[in-house]
Amino acid sequence: MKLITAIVQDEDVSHLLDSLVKAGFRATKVSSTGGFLRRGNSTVISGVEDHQVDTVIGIVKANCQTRTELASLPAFGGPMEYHMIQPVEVEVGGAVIFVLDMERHLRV
Ligand code: 2BA
Repeated sequence: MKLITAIVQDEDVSHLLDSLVKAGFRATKVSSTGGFLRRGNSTVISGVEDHQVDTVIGIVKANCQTRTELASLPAFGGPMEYHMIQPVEVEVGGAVIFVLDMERHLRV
């Protein structure tokens, strides 16, 4: 079995969960925060059989869009060594997916 962890944007998570459940998969949403943008995102975890991994990845792909976000990064410079906030565009998502081997899956 595999544990799929998908980090997705909050805007996409509701459709993603609907699609996973409709296709018969179990999933858990955990609220998370990106280390770079420090904005909320969602982490969806799902334990599946090996042969189901590509199906789940396909569902994630179909439901998660790539978006451009503005990140405010500190920039240093000038004669007075002042610093200012420099907006930088970063492309986020569709989804960042990790697939891990799962040793055991229990429901007790
Ligand atoms: P954040 O860390 O907030 O990153 C948001 C986006 O900012 C990233 O989109 C990427 O385009 C950019 N970015 C991140 N770190 C950067 C850096 N050091 N320098 C320049 N640009 C940077 P995605 O790659 O699509 O990642 C979306 C979210 O997925 C991330 O939000 C983070 O929460 C998670 N993530 C991505 N890669 C990860 C990894 N290797 N391990 C754990 N979480 C990861």
